[in-house]
Amino acid sequence: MDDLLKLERSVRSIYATTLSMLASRYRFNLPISNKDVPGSPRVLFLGNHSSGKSSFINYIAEADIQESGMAPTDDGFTLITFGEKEETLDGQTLVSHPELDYQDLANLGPEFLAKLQFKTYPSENLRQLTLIDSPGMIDSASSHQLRSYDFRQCVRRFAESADLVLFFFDPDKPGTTGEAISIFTRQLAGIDHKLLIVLNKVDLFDNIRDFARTYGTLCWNLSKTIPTKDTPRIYTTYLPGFATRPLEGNTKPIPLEDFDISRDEVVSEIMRAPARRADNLVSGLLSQAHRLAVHVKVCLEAVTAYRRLINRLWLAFYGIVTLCAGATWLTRSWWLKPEW
Ligand SMILES: Nc1nc2c(ncn2[C@@H]2O[C@H](COP(=O)(O)OP(=O)(O)OP(=O)(O)O)[C@@H](O)[C@H]2O)c(=O)[nH]1
Ligand SMILES: [Mg+2]
Repeated sequence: MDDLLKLERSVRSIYATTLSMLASRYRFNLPISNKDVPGSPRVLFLGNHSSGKSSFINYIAEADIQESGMAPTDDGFTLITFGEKEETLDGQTLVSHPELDYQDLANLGPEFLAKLQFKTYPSENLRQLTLIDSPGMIDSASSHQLRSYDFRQCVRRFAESADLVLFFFDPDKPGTTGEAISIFTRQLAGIDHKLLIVLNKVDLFDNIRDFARTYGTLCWNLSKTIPTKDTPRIYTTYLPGFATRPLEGNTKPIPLEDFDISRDEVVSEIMRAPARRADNLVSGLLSQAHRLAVHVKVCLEAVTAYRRLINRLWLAFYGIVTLCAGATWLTRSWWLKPEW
């Protein structure tokens, strides 16, 4: 963590000195986003309502921090991180807290802050992480009645600053929720390098045909939203506590052992968030430096071309003036001689 902090400080100082100096000189709009620099590595949990986001967070934290239930449970975002004692702060307190780096969340509006929560818990797994739980995506008769704040803007904002984004689907709604699909297409565009798609609750499938049909439906729906020719990797998993289901009359349930491997992979991706953060910081800096270098090159080329043009114009002007002067001299000296 110390190394990560050192790296963050170095990245911040390169932004603040070299890049911003060049950027202001060449009038380049450098997005020095404070939101991208401070704070612990962030993992954002998105997905359909009741797809198991909060339960998965509790599983990682090894504690019942978030409420879970079949009906839509969360209606605001919750940031969960390590703390010596269990504590909950509301949104307004969080953004005005001098020691916590979340002041810029105030831009998302008072309605958003009213639903925002910040929780700390003494769990070792959270020591290097901030997990962000989000309200589940739903379909409603009218999109205006969905939430009191701009949910899409908040998703975009959190997704930009997250180091890993997990998108949860469940067997009930495999990519069939309008809000989930539209968020996928618009707000998550361009961040696919940090996106993991999870088909959760696979213990609910009664047989392999059921699983294949649902998996196919999810791929079919995703293919309409992700503009790549390959199917994205989908992690199929479930939480261990749910594996003990009754097998009434079902002689061949799907074997769940393989899905345990998938869950371990998701967990290790979450635990690898600090390494991802280091990658993201360096690649973000490189990409901004590259964009700035291209901008500076274009500016310099434009200035050179402009100077060349001005020089040519002056040359042409001097040529014309010289020609005119020569012509006047010739006219005076030869044509207008009195003896002619
Ligand atoms: N069968 C099964 N049920 C699960 C699993 N994970 C969570 N659940 C149950 O699914 C229901 C919804 O879980 P939540 O964790 O509240 O889901 P959520 O995505 O946070 O829901 P919202 O906050 O409403 O968006 C709860 O009743 C959980 O007990 C799983 O792996 N298998
Ligand atoms: Mg929840």
